[in-house]
Amino acid sequence: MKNILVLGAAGQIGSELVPYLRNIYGAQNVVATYRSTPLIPEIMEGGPCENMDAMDAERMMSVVKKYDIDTIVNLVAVLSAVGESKPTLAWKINMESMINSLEVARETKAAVFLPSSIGAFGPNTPMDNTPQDTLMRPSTIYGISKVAAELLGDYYFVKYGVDCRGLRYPGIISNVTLPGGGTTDYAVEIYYEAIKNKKYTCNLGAGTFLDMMYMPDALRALVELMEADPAKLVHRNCFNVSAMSFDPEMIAAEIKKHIPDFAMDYNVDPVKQAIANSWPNYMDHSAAQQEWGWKPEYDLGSMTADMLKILGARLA
Ligand code: AKB
Repeated sequence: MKNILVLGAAGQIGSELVPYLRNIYGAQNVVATYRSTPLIPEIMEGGPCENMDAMDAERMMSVVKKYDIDTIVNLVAVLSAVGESKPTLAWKINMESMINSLEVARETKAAVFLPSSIGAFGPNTPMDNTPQDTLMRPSTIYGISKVAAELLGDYYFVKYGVDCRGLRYPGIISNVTLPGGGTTDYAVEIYYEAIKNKKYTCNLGAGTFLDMMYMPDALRALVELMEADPAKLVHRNCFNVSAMSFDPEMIAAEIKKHIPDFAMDYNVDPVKQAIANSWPNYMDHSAAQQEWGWKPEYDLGSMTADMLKILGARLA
């Protein structure tokens, strides 16, 4: 990667990915785009930024040409829980931003990063040690759009030679920008509430196991995949990647080690619970290990210590 365009840079991943990429590839070589949500000052002041709608293909093409972009990272998405309340909007935004990225890449010979998700799996998928290649019949509009994007990535690679690569991200835990509208959001909110109020009401029930990953691992995985030797990639779109699997009881117990009077109760959201029940408990990520050397650094203990340290200093 040399000149990178990050679409959706104001979101949870984008707001940390842009500074991370600028550090590696040079501030002027990473262009951040946003639409209605403003970018954080570090991004706005740290390199090129463009206000653009990822659903406007002509504008995307002009930005790609202006900066001589060779890699498009499309992070524009309506997440799983919000998608269920606005399915047609979720489909439109998720699919149009994706197809525009692929079409622009086809014409300009750019590579594309496609973020998929554990949401691409469904209730008929094996829940434990979920294989890389398995039954995928998701029951959310978000998941359907992710499966479509995975297939489109393969299609554009085979038919047009577009270098599309992707990851099936688990829930991502981070401390710069809050996620919005996902099923796994509780695992971020719990840390903020633990610091601010020493209590948290969880909207997923005890025993709901999901794959998770700390943001530094999620960013590194993206760069490692995009820089991987293409000859070694069998599963280009998309790799299972995970770092840990836990349920609400486990994360609460880990927080209690640092904040002994932290308390959690439950008020289960039926929509989110149904979504979580249809997703894997934990995925097999051996294809990512074998094909490009994936290895997570953070587990629940080290992530919790880091999250509480960072948020404790900021929110105190
Ligand atoms: C969501 O919960 O919708 C996302 C995801 C796992 O893709 N965080």
